Amino acid sequence: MTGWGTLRRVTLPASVAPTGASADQPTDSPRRPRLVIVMPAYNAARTLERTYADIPHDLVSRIILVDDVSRDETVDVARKLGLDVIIHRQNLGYGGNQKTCYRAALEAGADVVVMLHPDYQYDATRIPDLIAPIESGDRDMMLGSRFLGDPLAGGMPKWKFVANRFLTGVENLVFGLRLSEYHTGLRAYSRRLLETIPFERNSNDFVFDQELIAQVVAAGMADRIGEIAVPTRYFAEASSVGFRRSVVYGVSTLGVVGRYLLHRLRLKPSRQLVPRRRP
Ligand SMILES: Nc1nc2c(ncn2[C@@H]2O[C@H](COP(=O)(O)OP(=O)(O)O)[C@@H](O)[C@H]2O)c(=O)[nH]1
Ligand SMILES: [Mg+2]
Repeated sequence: MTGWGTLRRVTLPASVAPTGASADQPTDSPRRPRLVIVMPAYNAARTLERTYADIPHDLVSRIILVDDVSRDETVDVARKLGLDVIIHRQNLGYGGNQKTCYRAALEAGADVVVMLHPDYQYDATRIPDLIAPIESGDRDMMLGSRFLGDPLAGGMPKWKFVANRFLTGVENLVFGLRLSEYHTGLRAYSRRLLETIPFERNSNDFVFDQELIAQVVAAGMADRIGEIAVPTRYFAEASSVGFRRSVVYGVSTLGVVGRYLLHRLRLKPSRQLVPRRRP
């Protein structure tokens, strides 16, 4: 169950304006898309402030943090920073957290939603370049890819590098895409995409992100996915996923690919892969 208790507006200029026009824009100029950043958080107290500092605040109308029953001071830090905080009453996992994030972002009137991990792993200063193709209408989903740069230089463990490459190869083959990676924690979505894809039907676990891409492809929106290079940092707080959880994640990802294939070949249709509406 989700506790919606403490929704609060961000005290930034753009956020006080109604959806129709930002306060800092003349009303007769075309409205800038309303950008909402969502952060699925779990024990992010030590990295949240640094992550927040790198966000391009002049572009953002709201920042929503969903706390998944962290055992540290994530909620206190988020409130101190003036974020909109939503607190889960029980731990739902990374996918369950994102469902709350997207529901809240759509409710807040977002045109573009950026999902950013609050663990300071991804370079949030790249957000303007990440969302540009969505704002211009060229794309509906953008991935901040570590593999367009040099992930090993950023400190990615070698075994994660190899596993990522393998899963990315399999997914590209089956989905018919040529992405450099599928497993990044910096992503952007258009409102249209989030309203088209039945993300509520996805797993509450880490594989949520892979299911979402399968849904986008199944909805015929593969050509609406783009990517840009985003540098990453690896350090103790930036990664809690160890070998065992990674193996579970890898196997679950192959499961997503298998389900997609069965659906595509009409051998076993999956409700999860049927869009909510025509894209
Ligand atoms: N809701 C929820 N989020 C989690 C959990 N474990 C990690 N996360 C979040 O998931 C994201 C990715 O996890 P992380 O450990 O950084 O994975 P890695 O960087 O891919 O190794 C981070 O933003 C965490 O806050 C969990 O048990 N529940
Ligand atoms: Mg991380």
